[in-house]
Amino acid sequence: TAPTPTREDRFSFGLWTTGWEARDQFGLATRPALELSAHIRRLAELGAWGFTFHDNDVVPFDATPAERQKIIDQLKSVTTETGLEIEMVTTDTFAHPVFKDGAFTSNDRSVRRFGLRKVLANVDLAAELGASTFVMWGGREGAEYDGSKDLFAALERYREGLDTVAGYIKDKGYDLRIGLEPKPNEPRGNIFLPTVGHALAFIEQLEHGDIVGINPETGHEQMATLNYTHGLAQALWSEKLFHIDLNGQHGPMYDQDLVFGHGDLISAFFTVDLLENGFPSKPGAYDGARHFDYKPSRTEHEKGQYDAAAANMEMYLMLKERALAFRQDPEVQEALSYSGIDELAQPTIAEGETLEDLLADRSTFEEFDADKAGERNFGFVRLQQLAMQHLLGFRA
Ligand code: GLO
Ligand code: NI
Ligand code: NI
Ligand code: NI
Repeated sequence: TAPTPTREDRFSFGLWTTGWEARDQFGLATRPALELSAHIRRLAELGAWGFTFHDNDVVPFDATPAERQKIIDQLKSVTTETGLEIEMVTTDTFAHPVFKDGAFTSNDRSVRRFGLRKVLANVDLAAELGASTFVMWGGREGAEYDGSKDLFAALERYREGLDTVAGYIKDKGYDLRIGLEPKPNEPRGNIFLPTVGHALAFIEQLEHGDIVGINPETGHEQMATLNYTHGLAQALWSEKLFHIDLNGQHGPMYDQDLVFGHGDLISAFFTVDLLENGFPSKPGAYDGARHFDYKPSRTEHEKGQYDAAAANMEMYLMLKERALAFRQDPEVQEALSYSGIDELAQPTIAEGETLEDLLADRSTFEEFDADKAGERNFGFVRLQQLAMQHLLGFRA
């Protein structure tokens, strides 16, 4: 039988995901909006630990301050009642027509100032609700036509906007960190900060980059034909993996937002292996929320919406079981060492060894038998096949 989630698993869901009404480019909504309190109660019953939302997932864009307060009070009361965590809050700077050319990078300065104010107001809300991460996905920060943007100035304005928000968080003394979410395209033809690597490099240029990290999404990296697990690894190595968006995707095509593991399953296996087991040389690397950003397919009605939520957690837990068994299997451990996985953790220059020592060591070069070393069988295929046997349940 498949494992069931508990709060210790730290699963969380974006309300815009489970609650998606399935309105798309070509069609109308196929299901009604979920009522806020019932929606959150149901996630709690299914075994979630937390939830996340955009300001406008709960408060309409044009709500009056009184209407806004009423909804926030309702949100707080159902959160207390269920004991769920609001671990992350994010801002909708993409839906309203005002943001059609971006928020922080719109050519229109009045839109940039409005976008900044909308984000700052939401930072206050995030802090008030006890969130630890503030995700920023710049979905409309980009262009369709290269001549329509001063690309240099756009990056300057993006930096200015982010430093303003991060500086505000520090000034207020909020216990919040920003997670930038890279995506290559959709809805813009090209989005700024298209991949994990671009975002990590961008953060280096910020004044307040110490509280800015990233929130990589499975499908977004795969849309860019990149390896999500490698992206997570580099973010962890850079100490910038502040949050994650897990989902499923079949390679480079539109953003599918499938259930986690319903896309590239082998990749999902190694993602869970990394999140749960860490690196062989650095175990237990990620301790943040296991957050899902997927969409229940348009064919599903309310029952299917929640089936999809449950499926994400079940997929994760099934893969976790397999990944733990994989690492514990003595035959796998033997195969790992045959493949030299542990050798890579050894510094190439020995401790205390100087560059002169290396240059004087004839065994490293003059007497090194490159042809013989070139004959090594690394055994990576056998190792991968053992992983597949675990993944498919043939090594119970
Ligand atoms: C869209 C993004 C989006 C963000 C969300 C959080 O493709 O994944 O859902 O994750 O706006 O900022
Ligand atoms: Ni996405
Ligand atoms: Ni996506
Ligand atoms: Ni996302």
